[in-house]
This record gives sequence, structure tokens and C-alpha cells, in this order.
Amino acid sequence: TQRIFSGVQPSGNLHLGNYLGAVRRWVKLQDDYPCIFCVVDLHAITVYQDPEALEHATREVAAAYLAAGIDPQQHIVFNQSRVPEHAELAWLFNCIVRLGWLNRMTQFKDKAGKDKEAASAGLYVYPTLMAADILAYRATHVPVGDDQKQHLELTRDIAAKFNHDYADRIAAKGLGVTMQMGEETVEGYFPLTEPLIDGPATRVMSLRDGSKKMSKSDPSDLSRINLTDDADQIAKKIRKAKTDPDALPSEVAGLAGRAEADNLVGIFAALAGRAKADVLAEYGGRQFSEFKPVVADLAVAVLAPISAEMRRYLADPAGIDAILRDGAERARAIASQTIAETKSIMGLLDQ
Ligand code: AQP
Repeated sequence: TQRIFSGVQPSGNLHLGNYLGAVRRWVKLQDDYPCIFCVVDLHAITVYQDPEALEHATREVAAAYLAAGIDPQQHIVFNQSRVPEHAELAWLFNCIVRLGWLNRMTQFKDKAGKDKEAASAGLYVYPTLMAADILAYRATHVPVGDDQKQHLELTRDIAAKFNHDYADRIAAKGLGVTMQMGEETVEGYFPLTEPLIDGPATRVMSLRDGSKKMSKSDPSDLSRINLTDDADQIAKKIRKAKTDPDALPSEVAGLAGRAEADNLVGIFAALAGRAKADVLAEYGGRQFSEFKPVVADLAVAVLAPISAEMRRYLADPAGIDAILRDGAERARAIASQTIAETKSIMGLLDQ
């Protein structure tokens, strides 16, 4: 059986990158798969979060999921810390993952900055918790932005090592499932989860620097469009977005080496549901002074209904909490079975 899992950290305001790279794609996937969408609060605290801001951001991310069109009845929406099995499975996986694997993670290097000694141990083992988030539900597909590709590979490595190290126990207990991996048929307890990374906005870049991804934690608010920004803020940020002095090219190849131009065209294409080539066929030859207002108008048209819905949900925090609590109960029913089976495979006396 196929299942989707994905999440966003409540580490600040959701931005256009989170929306186009992740949440908007989830809305479509929920027609085809059973889905579990998590607000990953335990990931957020790998760097210090002001407690009150974290409470608010957790509800805000949940509100964004609902406002974007996720159905919490048909699917599962919850916050990670309410399901203790995530942290428990992460420990078991910390004993599977190798230090060498963690040492290769580029996100740790980026987020820890120069002073690695001062980073939390949680930030270092973040990818193990992410593997646990996914595998607690034995999810087969994870829609993410391009930045999460390496973490997904690590999740597969952890699943494969577990399946290999405990192959005999898995078979003896009859807990293995057969999986088709391309040409090959493999047997194991945990699936080798596939990332779903597609569309024109798998990596939305900062509006101020085309070499950095748009990020919640960028100190400059001008670098990102938040889902809660109003029309004036969106227009101002796009007007101030860094570009180059040349006109738009008429073909995609002409965007090479023009990161900022590429980014704005990609944002427009994603918002419009069109291919970049199609956008350039229409706007090639125009100056940014003409193109930017068109991008701003479309961003406002797409985002304004979502932010209005978010405000409506946020006006009733108790309502959001009830949805998260209900989702957590249903999530826990699945995750607790995985934990019980994983422990029994590993030889940990439980029941
Ligand atoms: N710039 C982006 N373009 C496309 N997709 C993106 N995602 C994040 N940034 C972009 C996708 O959004 C989902 C949730 O990300 P996250 O909150 O779990 O963590 P992150 O990737 O670390 O996001 P941020 O915004 O950069 O947060 P901070 O600043 O706190 O680290 C993921 O699917 C991610 O790929």
C-alpha cells in the first residue's frame, strides 16, 4: 500500500517556497493517496524557538495546510510532538545510522554555520528524526522541495540497513513486505521511500540573492514572500527583488547564469501552472519593470484567498488544536504498531 507523509517546521512564517515546493503539491496528491501531513515541531526546536512564538507558529502552519485545501478528515493533520513514537523511533534509528552518513549532510553544515561545536546535538541528528517521521507510517512517497533530497536518501539508507541487519528476524516474524524497486524485487520491513520532487518550483530562491534558497530563517523579510503578507507587502517585495539589467530571454536556455531572472520566471510559472518555456514565449524581450508587476498581481491573486482563510482558522485556535489532537490520535494508532513491530524485530522486550 502506498502512503504519503510530509511536513513543514513551525520555525517561522510559511513562505512561497514552502507553499510551491511542498504544501500546494500535497493538495493535489490527497486525491490519489492516503496522506499524513505533520507540523514538525520537534524539528523546529533543533534551533532555539521562543516558546510562545512556537505555539503560534505551530497553529499558523496547521492553518496554512487547511487554508491551502488539505482535508483533515479524509487525511491526517497533526503536530509531531503529540505522537511520542516519532522520538522513540528516532532513537532506534540513531543506533542504525552511521556517523559517516550524518557527517555528509549539507543542511547541517549550512545551518550550523562556522561554529559547529555550538550547534545542538538535535540539529546533527535531525535527519534521523526525519527518517522516523516518514517510516513510523511506512510511507512510500514524500513530496518535498529539492533541498530535502539528501535527507530522503539517508532515510532510504536507514531503511535498507535495518532491512538488511534484521532480515532473518523480519522473515521469521512474517513482517516483511515485498517491494518493487525499479527492476528489482526486495523484501523488508521498512519501504525504501521515494521523494516526489517535481514542478517548476522545487527550489524557490531568495528574492535578494539568487544563490540562496528562500527560507523562513533568513534575517531579511524582503528575501521571502510570506503566506500572511498583504497585497502591498507582496508587491513591494517583488518590486525590490534583485534582478539584472537585461530583458527577459525568449527561451529557457537564456536563463542560464541569471539566477534571479530564472527565479522570478519560475515563481510566475509555478503560480500560473505553466511551463517556464511557455512564460518566456509570452514575456521574452520584456524588461523586469514590466514583468514584475505581472508577477506581483498573480502572487496576490493566488495568495490572498489563502491568507484570508488562514486568518479565519487562526481566529479560532481551539478549533485548530482540536483538529491537531484528533489527527494525532489517528496518527498514533499507526505509529504505535510500527514501534511495537520494530522493537520486537530488534529484540527489545515490550508487551
Ligand atoms: N525555497 C524553497 N523552495 C522550494 N521548496 C522549499 N521548501 C523549503 N524551502 C523551499 C520545502 O518546504 C518544506 C518544508 O520545509 P521545512 O520547513 O521543513 O524546512 P526547510 O526546508 O529548512 O525550510 P525553510 O523555510 O528554509 O526553513 P528554515 O529557515 O527554518 O530552515 C520542505 O518540503 C522543503 O523542501
